Amino acid sequence: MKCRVCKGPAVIDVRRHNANFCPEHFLKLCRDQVTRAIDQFGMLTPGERVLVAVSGGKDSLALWDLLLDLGYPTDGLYVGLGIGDYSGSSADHARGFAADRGVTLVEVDLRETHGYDIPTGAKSARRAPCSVCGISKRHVFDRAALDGGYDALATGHNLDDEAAVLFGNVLRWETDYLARQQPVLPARNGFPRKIKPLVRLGERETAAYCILAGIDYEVEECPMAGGNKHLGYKEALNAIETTSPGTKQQFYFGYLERAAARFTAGEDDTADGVDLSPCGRCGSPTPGEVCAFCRLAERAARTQPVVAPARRVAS
Ligand code: Q46
Ligand code: ZN
Ligand code: ZN
Repeated sequence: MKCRVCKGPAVIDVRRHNANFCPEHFLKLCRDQVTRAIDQFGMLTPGERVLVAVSGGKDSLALWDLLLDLGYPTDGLYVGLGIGDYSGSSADHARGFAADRGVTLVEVDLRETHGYDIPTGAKSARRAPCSVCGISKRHVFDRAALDGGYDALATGHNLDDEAAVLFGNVLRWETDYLARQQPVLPARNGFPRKIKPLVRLGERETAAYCILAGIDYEVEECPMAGGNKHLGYKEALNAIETTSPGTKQQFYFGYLERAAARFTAGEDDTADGVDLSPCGRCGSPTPGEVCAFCRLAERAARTQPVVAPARRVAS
């Protein structure tokens, strides 16, 4: 197996590009793909300040590393979800990366700031953990990006993630979600600009990037992911990709190039055509008086233990 670029020994094959790469040229391929995504979709201009949401996993740490490498001043944001050992270990990986690179990691702990964590909050609110988690993370990400004055909020969604979400949205013809499934959402209505610079890289590539770049990431998956529909969509797409390499990329980029405009046409400057005003509790833009996050947080925190978590109880 030889590197397509230098003909030296290759360490990875990328079947959808029908090519193999040595470590040096694979890392370059990843940088080039991120640069291309940023330019193609107008995600960032040189020098803009970025806040990257980091979970401690391969995608978000690879993204943080790549953005720094490309010269964007980038801080990390870690949200403490309170999901047992998984959260403790992922936080350590995020902190380790920040310490190694001498960069800033902003931390927000859900229980300390909002009075609940994901496992107990989901029970109190009687909702699926991933639903509570999604609403909570979006709110914390948006607030932190705006309060910190960042030009954009970056997330580590990769090609596999975006293709799986697109697949799910198409299966159910979720036209509202399809209209918003873009690699960049401009800042508007009090929300920060949101960008997904990894859309040209698959998750096997982000894992390989971390290994070759010496990034120590959390390998365990979140224990609450069970039952998450996206895992099934990913498996289905992987089965197709095995026999037809490149299908995922054609599906996702074909959608963006040839179909997305049909769903975004008619979108106005509001959410679903409804006027937005500041939430009465937190000030975030919302179509109602109180935003979905504040309603959720009130329910989630309602039956929570009054005492602080054990590690914070003074001896
Ligand atoms: S962290 Fe949260 Fe994921 Fe865990 S609870 Fe679900 S959404 S699976 S990215
Ligand atoms: Zn090479
Ligand atoms: Zn609110």
